Amino acid sequence: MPKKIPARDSIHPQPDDKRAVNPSNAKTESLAPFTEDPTNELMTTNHGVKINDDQNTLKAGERGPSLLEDFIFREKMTHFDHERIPERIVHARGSGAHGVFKVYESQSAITKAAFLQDPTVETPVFVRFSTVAGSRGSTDLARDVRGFAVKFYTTEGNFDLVGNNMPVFFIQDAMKFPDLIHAVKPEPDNEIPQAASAHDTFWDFISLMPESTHMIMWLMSDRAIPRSYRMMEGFGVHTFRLINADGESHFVKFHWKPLLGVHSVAWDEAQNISGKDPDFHRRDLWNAIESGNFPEWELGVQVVPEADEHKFEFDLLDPTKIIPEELVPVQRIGKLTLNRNPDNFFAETEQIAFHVGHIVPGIDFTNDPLLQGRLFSYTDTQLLRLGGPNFQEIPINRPIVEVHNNQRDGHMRQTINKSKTSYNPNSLGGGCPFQAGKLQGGFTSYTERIDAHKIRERSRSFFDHFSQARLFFESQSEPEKEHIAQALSFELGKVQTVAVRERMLHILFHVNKHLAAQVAYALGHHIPKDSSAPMNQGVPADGDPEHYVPIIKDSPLAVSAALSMANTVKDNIRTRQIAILAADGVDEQSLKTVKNALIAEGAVVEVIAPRQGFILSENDEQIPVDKSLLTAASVFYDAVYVPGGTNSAATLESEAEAIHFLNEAFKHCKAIAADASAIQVIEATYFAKKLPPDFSRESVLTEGIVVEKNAKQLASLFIDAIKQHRFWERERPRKVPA
Ligand code: HDE
Repeated sequence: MPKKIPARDSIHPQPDDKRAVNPSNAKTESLAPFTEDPTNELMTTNHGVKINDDQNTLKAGERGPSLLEDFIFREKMTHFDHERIPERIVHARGSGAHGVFKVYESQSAITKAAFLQDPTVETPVFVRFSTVAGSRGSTDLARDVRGFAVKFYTTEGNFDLVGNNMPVFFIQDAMKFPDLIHAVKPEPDNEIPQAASAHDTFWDFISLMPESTHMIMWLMSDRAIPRSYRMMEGFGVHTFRLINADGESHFVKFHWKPLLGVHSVAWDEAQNISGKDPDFHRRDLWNAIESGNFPEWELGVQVVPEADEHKFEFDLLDPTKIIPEELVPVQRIGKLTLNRNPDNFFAETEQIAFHVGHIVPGIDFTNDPLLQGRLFSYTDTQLLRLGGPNFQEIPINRPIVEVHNNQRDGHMRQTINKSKTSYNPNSLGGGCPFQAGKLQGGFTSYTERIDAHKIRERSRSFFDHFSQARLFFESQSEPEKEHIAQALSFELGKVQTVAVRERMLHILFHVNKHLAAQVAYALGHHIPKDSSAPMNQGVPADGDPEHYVPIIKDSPLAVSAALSMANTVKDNIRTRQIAILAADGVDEQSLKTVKNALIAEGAVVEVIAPRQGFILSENDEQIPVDKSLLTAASVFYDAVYVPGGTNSAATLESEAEAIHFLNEAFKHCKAIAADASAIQVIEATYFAKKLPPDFSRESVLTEGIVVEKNAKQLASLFIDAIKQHRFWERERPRKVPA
């Protein structure tokens, strides 16, 4: 038995370490025996022999050759040579965290799943967020779908909700997944571009797959460039089933609703962050948890009784469709809190193995053909990635309940199975392990009636490809629509093949003619007139192209408010990053008043000055500098404040980096505040001329720009502005030189 090692919190308690309050739960305890901590320990080989010299190889003489006998060197180097495992074929780039889930009240009416019964029970979870297309080392801020995978370690075994931050998918049938991924990944001849869909093969495929249109609207929207993993929604995408103790089934769509709201960055900002801090989302998640700002989501369900299966305009089994929240409201049934960073990225975040097929009694699958294909793929991929059939024994993958079955052996087997029998039925082992009856919690599949022909076909109910794409587009605010048009113009602008761009314009025509025209204009193309031609996805097996012609119809719903991020939570500034630009001679009173007001509202505030160390205030007080203008950039912050103080303002006014900081913050539509006595800094920006012509030098309040004499008043107006997150209206008229 490995020695039981205390969790790191108890080894290194920090004065302000919120992790110290981390609940000890069944999963934390199950990880403890596998956790190594070197504090105050001597170095050993992997076989436990103490190492006396880790600096030099064993040699034949001081200047002689190294000796093969050096088992310490050989072991170290061999292990190093074998450190890498294949990265995930998709979702390679990710970040994870531990947490807990609690249901608000028993959901026994719809499911018998144990973790959804008792509001006093905390279920341990591990969550991994990811991008899809990029490699392990790629940027966090790529325009991409984000994975949102949750492993619940329940008392009935592991349940994995392997979702995304978009509620639909590109394709309807798993058969097309390898094609989709081959198309979006870097092109095979030169392996360009990394973590980007803006290239020919992706759009070639998409332009021939009208079923992807709805997902493309989401991908081209700001949902694809989140401000933070903590500010994303999550979706199970497929329709699943919930089964109650009476064996009744309800269809269900799973949602995660972030308590901080859904927010994004600007595309120009995203590209900038990718260069300056490719770990932006990873760092943000890590820092939030380390500082005790635990990210939270509510679990939502849209429940549809079995009898209503065919009540909708769309097919519940079609993963390119949402159930609009207006038709079936999302009920919030519980809360997920991420409260502990992993101890080791590889052991936990890299080795965790999610599988959409990991379900528990009370949850079941539907016949969604995308879901059905996923049920095969996940275990298959783990076998290669984690090297064999025992990956479920890796500590992060182990359930918190005991495992008993007759599966044996294989590479890296950890479990020492005691019984003489490894088969069932047996008499020599007393018949153990016994099958669990229904009353003992044994899993039974929902007894759905199936009476069908074996057929390689797609249901005609899957062929409305545009109505929900249109619903999504029409539901967006004007700035969001503008961003979609710009994103499409950018992505298709990178496509070299004219015919591919033209096919895409035809598809866009079916979503919104104005959108198609806007993109056509940006690309220098004609606005499409006839849109029927490119809708053929290829010749189907039965030779009847009729089957592949999309059905063109409207959604019965004109708009759905839940689809626009403009309607998200905007009532707080918790965890927002605020920059204070200051230099020697700053007015420490206003700096402190505003800083304290922001911190009191939960924001994270950093003082940025021309150089690191300290600045001296007007009254010779030393104020610590968090970052210099060299290491900080406006794209890392949500808002910026310039305190007063004549010398400080004069320095910043002549400091090009400070003016650029403000210009860029303006360009990215962020809240900006300045003390009236620092107005000269604002006047040095290009956007000063956008202030109202009649502005008084004592007080300005326009489009998220606050100039105010009174620091308390300024703080309050500034906080209100930061709550809005971004002032997208500023983009019109655009063209900003920052
Ligand atoms: Fe995945 N997906 N996927 N996927 N997926 C993987 O499994 C696959 C799909 C999702 O953080 C792989 O362990 C197929 C939809 C997430 O570790 C692989 C199809 C949704 C993650 C795989 C889909 C997802 C994966 C790669 C179409 C949202 C990352 C590595 C039939 C509901 C999990 C791995 C993590 C990972 C297959 C479509 C979500 C290859 C075949 C739809 C969040 O098994």
